[in-house]
Amino acid sequence: MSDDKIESILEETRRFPPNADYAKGSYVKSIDEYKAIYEESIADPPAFWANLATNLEWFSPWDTVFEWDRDEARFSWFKGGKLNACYNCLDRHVNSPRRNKAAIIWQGEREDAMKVYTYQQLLSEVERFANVLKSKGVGKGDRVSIYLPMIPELAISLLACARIGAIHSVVFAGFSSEALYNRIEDCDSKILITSDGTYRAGKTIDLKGKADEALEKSKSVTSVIMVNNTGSEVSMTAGRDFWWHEEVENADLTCPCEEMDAEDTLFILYTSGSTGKPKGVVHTTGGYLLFTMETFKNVFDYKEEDVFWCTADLGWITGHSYILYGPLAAGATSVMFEGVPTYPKPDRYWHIVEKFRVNTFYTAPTAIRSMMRLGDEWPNGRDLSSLKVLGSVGEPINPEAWMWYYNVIGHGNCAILDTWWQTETGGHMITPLPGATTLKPGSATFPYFGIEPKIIKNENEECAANEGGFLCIDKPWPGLGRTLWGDHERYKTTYWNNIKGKYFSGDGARRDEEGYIWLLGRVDDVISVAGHRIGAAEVESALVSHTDVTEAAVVPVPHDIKGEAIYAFVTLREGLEGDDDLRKALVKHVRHEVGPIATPGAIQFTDMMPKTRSGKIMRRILRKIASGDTPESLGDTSTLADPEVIDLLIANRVKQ
Ligand code: 7RM
Repeated sequence: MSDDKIESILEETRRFPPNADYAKGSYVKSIDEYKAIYEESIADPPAFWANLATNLEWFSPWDTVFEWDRDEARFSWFKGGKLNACYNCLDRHVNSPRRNKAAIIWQGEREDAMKVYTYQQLLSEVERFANVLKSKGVGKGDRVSIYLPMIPELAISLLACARIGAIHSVVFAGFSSEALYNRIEDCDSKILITSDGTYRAGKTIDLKGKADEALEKSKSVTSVIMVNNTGSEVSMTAGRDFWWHEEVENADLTCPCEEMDAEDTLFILYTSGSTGKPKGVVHTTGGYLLFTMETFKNVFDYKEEDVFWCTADLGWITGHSYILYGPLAAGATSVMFEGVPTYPKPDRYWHIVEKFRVNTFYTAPTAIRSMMRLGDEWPNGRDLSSLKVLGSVGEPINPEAWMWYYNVIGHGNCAILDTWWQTETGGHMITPLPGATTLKPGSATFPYFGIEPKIIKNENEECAANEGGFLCIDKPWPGLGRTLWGDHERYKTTYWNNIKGKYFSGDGARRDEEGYIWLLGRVDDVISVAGHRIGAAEVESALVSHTDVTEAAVVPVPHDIKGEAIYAFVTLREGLEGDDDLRKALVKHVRHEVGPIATPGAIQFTDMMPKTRSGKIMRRILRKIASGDTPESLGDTSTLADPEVIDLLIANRVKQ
């Protein structure tokens, strides 16, 4: 590993203190209170978490709070304690005044498709379906692959697995049959739950055909349970394929919960690393549930009557943690949306906010930037006054998009929570708290309770203020993934062997003189210009701060003298065309914002970026395109949202 530090070049001086009236009613009311709880939490993390773990219901208490074998990268939280995640998300609320509270408000892609599940109703559906799984031979520890669109059956499937101790592995419904096959094969799933099809922006998309292709090669799957969603014509394989609605019809409405150890696996979720086969991150029953419940309550400052909406797909960790497990464990009302942000009109999100009077809205910078691009008239045409808290996750949110979110969506009244975390971390790691943190646009601010970030350079040395380095976390916390399915060695080398004794996130970051943390992008995306190591995120942020630009991605290209030069891909505001004058203006703008060292050597305009299905720009592919590689050498592009974008980008490559 390179031991150079990353240079940081951006400066942001705006400050937004929490609204004083709002702060009075929040859980953590001031920065001093945050600091006091934080200090206590890191002085003795096991004591801190053990105290909070009493907010879950346990069938029997744990033997040891925390154990850690550093050399083997093995650790446990609440080992010996018995509980059930589904029980904590449903049954215990049904035994309380929340029984008839809305657990999930489901909005279909079609406006008239809408369902509300109270805690009691959801429990009945889950118990019934858990019995169907059992009838297909699924038991504790068996793997169940789930390939479904954002329909209620998706949430029901996850909770039903949790109820009987089966391990769910959700595969995002936008993935190809090949990606599905790999994910079924890796964890040896016995069952696949899928549907005939899915809706996307008014069109019907086939799922069963893709599932069948995957199953042709798979030997492990013995039964397929099919949701009749779009009503499309599908072929059913006798003896293997069953209709969900037929199966549940005859199933019993009660199904007892399996008693699980806190350390038993709750689910596997695959994350596609930049190279090699996808990594099956393993999350546990006790630690994960505790961490998502606590971060959900405190970070979003959730109050009993609030309506919470996270726009992610349940196929990603954000959906697992903050549509399902965190909110339901906390007894919240969670909105689940099947559609896309811009269909049938560009104000679909704001329409839903208005319709359900959403109080907390949690989305990704890619969605924020694309809606910024479509114009303010869309949000301005809707009543957004119910909003109290706005969250962001998935990528660095550049100050420009941050300010738009704050002013146009939040009307200056809502805290913006820039939450940094990963599939592996289970939940929020670095994030503001709405009643306590003075915000700086573009900074994820401070660590959550019990989390000790260290920014490291030169093997294992802590960076000074404003020095960029590798973002690491000092000790395991309850929500951290325990291993990679079937490959603990890879887990060790990826996360624990880079910086001895610390969890290595793979992201770059710096801490400013006031302790605020600024993310600098993946360390693989650092560009070395004439000996200066520059994080992609900052140059991109500078480009996007130009009024004509909505999205930017920068990558290194080899350069004879400087080692590497910066090649920028830029998406302009709707209706604008890029030309040489604009190129010059952008270069000038970047030189002014961050200095000559970050001057792009080439700028290519593009209407689309290659993105993962969760909206992250795939710089690995852009790097190859910028360097003039052939399409064949681009590696796996099957997880791209729009594979057609590749040919366009190659055709429009520019010379330096
Ligand atoms: C939750 C999620 C993880 C990677 C992570 C970062 C990037 C996520 C932020 C962010 C800057 C943020 N899980 N990332 N949140 N970068 N600021 N607030 O996204 O496993 O899919 O991705 O996403 O690079 O390592 S993930």
